[in-house]
Amino acid sequence: MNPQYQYDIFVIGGGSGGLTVVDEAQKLGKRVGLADYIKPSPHGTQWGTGGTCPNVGCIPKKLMHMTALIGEIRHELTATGWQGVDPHSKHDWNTLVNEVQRQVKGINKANDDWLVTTNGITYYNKLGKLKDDHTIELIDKDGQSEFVTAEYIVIAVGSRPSFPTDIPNVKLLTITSDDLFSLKKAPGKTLVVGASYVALECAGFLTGLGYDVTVMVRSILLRGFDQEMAERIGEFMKIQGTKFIRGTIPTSIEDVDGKRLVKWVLNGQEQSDIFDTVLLAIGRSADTQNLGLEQVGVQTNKESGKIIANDADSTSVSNIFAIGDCVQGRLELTPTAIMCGKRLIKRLYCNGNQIMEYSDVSTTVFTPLEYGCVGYSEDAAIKKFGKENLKIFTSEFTPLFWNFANRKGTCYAKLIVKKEDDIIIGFHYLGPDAAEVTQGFGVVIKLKAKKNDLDNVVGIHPSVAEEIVQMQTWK
Ligand code: FAD
Ligand code: NA7
Repeated sequence: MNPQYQYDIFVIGGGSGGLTVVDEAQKLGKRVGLADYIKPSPHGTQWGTGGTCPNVGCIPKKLMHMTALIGEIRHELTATGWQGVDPHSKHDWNTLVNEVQRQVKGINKANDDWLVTTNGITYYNKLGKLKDDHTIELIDKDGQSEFVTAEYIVIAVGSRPSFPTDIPNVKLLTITSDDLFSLKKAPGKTLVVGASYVALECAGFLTGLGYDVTVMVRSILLRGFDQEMAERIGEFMKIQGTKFIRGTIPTSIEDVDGKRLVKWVLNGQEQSDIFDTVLLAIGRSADTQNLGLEQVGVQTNKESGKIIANDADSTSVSNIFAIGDCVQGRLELTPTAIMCGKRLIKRLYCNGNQIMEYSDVSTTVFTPLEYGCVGYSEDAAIKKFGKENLKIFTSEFTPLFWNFANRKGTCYAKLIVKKEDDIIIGFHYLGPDAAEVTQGFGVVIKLKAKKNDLDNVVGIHPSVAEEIVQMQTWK
């Protein structure tokens, strides 16, 4: 402990990464300070403690996705003998939003109680700003400032939705994921702009809840993911009723009697339609403006605003660290921010030497047909190793219950194997319970298992995962 400073460690941003740092440092008896402050969305939406994941990210998204999946089953109940179920019954948006928000507030309360009652943590519901390399200015909602000092400073301020710069009033004419999960009025006919992760997940559950949904895709679906899998996700979403307009972006958005008139150009022709809601999901920008980074000498990428940190999470100022979504080149996921925070504290205080590894991280896209993957995409593997050096095993299958209940569509799995040493370097699964299936295969990939190891595994029958240990057909 250095008595020169008020805190051993001070964290700016109390999301997945920041709260982990606070927790781990507090358990080691350190004097910990935390500033967490939520800047409202352009529509004034605000939320409680915990950061993006529990408030406007993973948790409310998964609850809405699960609700849409439950709705799908109502079409199958009659086919399987359940009586008195109306397959055309309508969904009530307000009930869902109230329940989702009840869950979110439960998480906020647990966080608040922990922050306020735990010895060694001082929590400031204030905006943090660097003054010098050991001093942080804390600004409250009325603009009043106080200053604190710390030996180490960790920046974990996350990211916020991006907006296009060339459409007048776009921030007020559209909503983002920051607003969707607490939206007071049902979204109605919705245009989702963007074609990645957040866009397709939101479009998928909104279609499942019964809304008329169109996705506007600038170029490809799910940039960075295996493109064969991405196209299959799109095809499945189409079967479910989501519409796609590909190869364009909005050129203007106007208010017409409370609705949104959106115009775009396709094949040289101007087209337009009227929507109740326009949901923008065109990426996220690091929340680093007005953090005083430049003044203190913390380097950032001027274009994205992301902080530049090395493998040990150090910024260009040696006692200032940065973790999570606000850092350049990191995977924008809750578990990576958490593990990164844990390892940072181990290195700072417990002689740890492990850095966060961002390769072979399992992830799942919660589209109506869920997609789990870990390791190389086919496209990236071909680029790195050459097509002739790979075996790509695939399997297209229909889950037992889907056949039974006449559900449309098929599932798909893919393994990418290096010919040279038989090591599996990519796993891709499109089907039910993708997150549960993929987590286990994440261990397989991390342990550098060979295809032959998988061939020696006896499958669980009847299951969808048995398809993966039985794959014998390669492209
Ligand atoms: P955050 O959780 O964003 O926390 C940053 C905190 O800092 C916020 O509370 C912010 O208000 C605060 N802050 C910002 N500036 C200041 C300041 N100057 N002073 C004080 N406080 C400040 N990840 C998954 O793993 N699985 C998923 O299924 C998943 N789904 C997602 C769905 C959506 C719609 C979105 C948007 C994200 C999703 N993510 C998912 C990503 C995940 O939420 C983030 O990667 C994760 O929350 C990042 O954590 P973080 O600690 O870096 O930042
Ligand atoms: P991503 O992964 O950054 O993807 C952004 C998407 O938006 C992508 O499809 C882009 O198309 C598209 N995009 C970008 N700019 C525009 C404009 N101006 N107009 C229309 N479409 C555009 O963002 P997400 O929000 O899905 O996810 C960010 C992270 O949050 C993610 O990692 C999750 O962990 C949570 P492109 O392919 O570039 O043509």
